[in-house]
Order: sequence, then C-alpha cells, then structure tokens
Amino acid sequence: RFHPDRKATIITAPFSGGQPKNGTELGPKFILDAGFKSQIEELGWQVDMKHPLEGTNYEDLRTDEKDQQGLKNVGIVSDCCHRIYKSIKETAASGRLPITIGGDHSIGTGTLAAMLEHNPDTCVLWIDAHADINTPSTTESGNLHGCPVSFVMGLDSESYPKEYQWVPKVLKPNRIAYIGLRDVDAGEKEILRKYNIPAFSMHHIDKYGIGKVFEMALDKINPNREFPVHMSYDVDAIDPSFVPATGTRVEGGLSLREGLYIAEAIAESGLLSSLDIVETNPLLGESQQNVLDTVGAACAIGRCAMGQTLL
Ligand code: 6HN
Ligand code: MN
Ligand code: MN
Ligand code: MN
Repeated sequence: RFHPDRKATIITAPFSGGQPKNGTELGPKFILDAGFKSQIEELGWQVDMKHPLEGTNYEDLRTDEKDQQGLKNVGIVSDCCHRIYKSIKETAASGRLPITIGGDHSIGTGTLAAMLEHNPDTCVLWIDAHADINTPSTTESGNLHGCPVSFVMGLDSESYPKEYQWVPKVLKPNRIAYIGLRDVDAGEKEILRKYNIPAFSMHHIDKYGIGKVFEMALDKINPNREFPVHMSYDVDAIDPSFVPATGTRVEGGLSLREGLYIAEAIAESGLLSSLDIVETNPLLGESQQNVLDTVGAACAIGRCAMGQTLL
C-alpha cells in the first residue's frame, strides 16, 4: 500500500562501534555478496544503493574503554548514526523504501530518527531477543547497541552525552512494539513497565502462536492499520541454532519459520515503509556453514519483508 511503485534503496551500514566484537562491520558485504540486491530485484523492485559510511575508519577508532559516564565509543556511534540518518531521510523523501543493512543495532538511532521525522505517524516493530532501550544511566555494558530506542524516545534525556544532541526525540512509547524478547535487563524491564510499551516475549509466542502475536503487536501500535511501519530486525531474534553468527546469542528464540513469518506478515499488511536487518557477524560462525546459515537467514528476512511469499 505504501510503495506501490516498488522502489527501494539498500543503505549499507558496515559498523561495529556499538558493541565490542570484531566482524559486525562485515555484515553488509556478506549479505550483498550472497546476492541480496538481485534477490530483491527479482521480486519486482527497482533497487539502488547508498554507502553513507564510505570513507570513515570507525573500526580503527573503536575501543573497549568506558568514558566517565560508562559509555563506549559515543563519538563514532553518534557520527555513524548521523550519517545513516541523513541518508535515510533523503531516501525516504525521494519516495523510496530504505533497507538498511548492518552493522550493529546502534544504528537504529539513525534509522528511527529519520523515519519518524519523515512521517511522524510511523510506528515501529522491533524484532529482537533484546529490548535495546537502556539509557546512559541504566546500561551495564556501556555498549550503545543496547540503547538505540531510548535516545529517540528521549528517555532520561538529561543523561545524554553532548554528541547525541542532534537526535530528535520523536518516538512515543505507544508507537513501538517488541516481538521475540527473552533477554531484557532489569532497568529495561522497569522502562517497559513504566511507559507501558507493548512487548511480546518468547513466552507470548509459545502461548498464542506467532500469527496471533503479530496481530496483537499491530493492534497496540497501529489498530486501524493506517500508519506506515518501520521494522527493525535484529537477526538474534531467531534462535542461534538457525542464526549462529551474531554477537549476543540467546537460546530459546524464534524458529526460522516464525522469524520469517513476521517478515511475511508485514509484507502482507502493505504497511512496510522501511526495514533494518542488523547484527549479522560473519566472524562469529564456528564453521563456514554457520556463516552461510546466518547470512542466508538475513537475506531471507529481507526477501520475505519485500514480498517474496505473496502470491
Ligand atoms: N542488540 N541489554 C544488553 C546490553 O548490553 O545493553 C544487550 C544488548 C544487545 C543489543 O542485540 O542489538
Ligand atoms: Mn539483539
Ligand atoms: Mn545484560
Ligand atoms: Mn538489537
């Protein structure tokens, strides 16, 4: 419904500064080498590409050190997110659907900020084992891939480092729903409860089934199915037996089919306005097969969300 003319832009975000492991920055290369662009073209989309991080050397600058606030790599994460943000805003303004390929999930600050400024009615489906809603005060790890949602929501904004001042606080707590959660920090649970943010964990998926949970999630944030949806898909939502090459694996996740169902269902709704596929780390597979499985799942998420299984 939102993109009848089927034009999309793949935005590469080869970035690992939001977390401590090498290799997350290689996600885009592996996903593109697997043929992702032509897979989407075969579905009838006209696809072009943007590389907003070209010319940066974030990997050389990444450290494991925390600043006085306990955060890691604030400068490079903010700079990276700002580039992604500008690139996505331009893409959306030109009427194309942005598909951002990460890279770690800290880039979510840039994609959310851009899509919500583009259309303030945008609502968000965050598909993840984690809630990524820590604030600078609640984060224990200091890894900014655990914080992208809070910045755009403006939670606890007195605690934000000056580098994050550019981020527009545009996301309302009733406009985001989670699916797939199973590793949520204590401080995050408090935030989810305090703001009454719809969150569907693996428990709900076992209880109701993925089809029902998807509808329940949309009922909360988009009851009349009228608003565009930004889907931010962290591949670690899917069980590590199917998606092993990712940095923060948590057992007991979505089956591969449940994971792809979510992407198919958003395609079926016609509401998708932008998509992130993040946290593929090709250096973390214990075997070549592990890497192939993970990259294959990332590509399949994209194809399903772009309409592969619609007849
Ligand atoms: N992700 N809640 C943990 C943290 O460090 O804040 C894990 C975050 C994981 C982030 O998977 O995108
Ligand atoms: Mn995650
Ligand atoms: Mn934790
Ligand atoms: Mn995540």
